[in-house]
Amino acid sequence: MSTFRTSMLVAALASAATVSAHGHVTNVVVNGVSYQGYDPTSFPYMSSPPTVAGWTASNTDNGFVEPNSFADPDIICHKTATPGGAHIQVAAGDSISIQWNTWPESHKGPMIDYLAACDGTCESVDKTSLEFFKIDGAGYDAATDTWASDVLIENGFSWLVKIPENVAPGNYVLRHETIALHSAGQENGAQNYPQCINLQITGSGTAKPSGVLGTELYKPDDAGILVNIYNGLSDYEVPGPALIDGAVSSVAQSTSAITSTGTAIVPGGDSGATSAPPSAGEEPTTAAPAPTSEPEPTVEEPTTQAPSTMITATRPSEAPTTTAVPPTTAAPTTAAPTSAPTGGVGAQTLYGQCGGINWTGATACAEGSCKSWNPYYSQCVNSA
Ligand SMILES: [Cu+2]
Repeated sequence: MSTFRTSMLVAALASAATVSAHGHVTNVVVNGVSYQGYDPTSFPYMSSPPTVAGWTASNTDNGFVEPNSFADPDIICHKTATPGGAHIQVAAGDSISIQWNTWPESHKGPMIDYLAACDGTCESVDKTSLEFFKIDGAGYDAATDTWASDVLIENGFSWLVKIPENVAPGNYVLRHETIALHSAGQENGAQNYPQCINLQITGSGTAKPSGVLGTELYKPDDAGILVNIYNGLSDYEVPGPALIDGAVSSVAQSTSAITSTGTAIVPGGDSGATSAPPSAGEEPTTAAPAPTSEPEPTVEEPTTQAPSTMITATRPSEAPTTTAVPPTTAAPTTAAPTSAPTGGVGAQTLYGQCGGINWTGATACAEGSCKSWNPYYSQCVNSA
């Protein structure tokens, strides 16, 4: 039954490829300053992941929340999400750029953003108490046959969202989401990809819009959820509550230049803007298992003006490596990684981190080679 086995293998590979094509938010850019997001495909495997404003979640496969789970807390900020340990300061009226590593062209759908006020700090908030109000919601333009997700891709996988000027200052959770509709013509076929980020909004606004609980945002049979997008759609109704006063469905989209990197603020702790979380020279441990699905490489590093400061930051030249290993950019092409003489004091173990912005640990791999998944994370992987 080798034919059967072969088809099973092909199916498994195809499935894996599909999954790995999904994406997640890598970073948020506020007035040129880039803040790292939560990476569900790498942070779970790190011994001491960075403290970021992005919420922790267990979607290690970059997967989605299905309509049958709309009443489950998983819909709030993705699967088994817990609050990010820090927050990013933004001013009401600012437009912030939410940048993804990638997104598949086939996964067409709306881009939606909500805010929910935290009673106290968002880092310790009970997510089931959060009441979300919508600050943007872009769907489909029938005239040009363009989905908001197409615009995300066109802008280097980034989405610009404006924090309404009238919103009262305070701590908020930003809930950023796309809903892939390629299979939404059938029940439970839509795919929600929510991700949350803690913000501290400054300003003099006074509006405190009412919102709805995350578990009440959508119903599986909403017009914008159970919808066949292949039937000459003339109109698409973005699901969820109405936009608040003062918000627009979307601001004009553009990419945002990154001029520096920042570190999110930890409540009661250091708000140092440039310090790196891992201490220099720390020997990373690698007890964590390998990712079950291959992380998605950044297909095209947003040509979007990654400027010199950022490029400089990604160079491992200052890393305290003590071995004479070739730089990560010159990964050996020899086919036998196990025989590659990359071991040595300070070399990273298989699946350990070996580079990325703010990384001060080993940049050499004792096993495998160092592969860059995104500007913030390079990992020792088997090149086979
Ligand atoms: Cu998919």
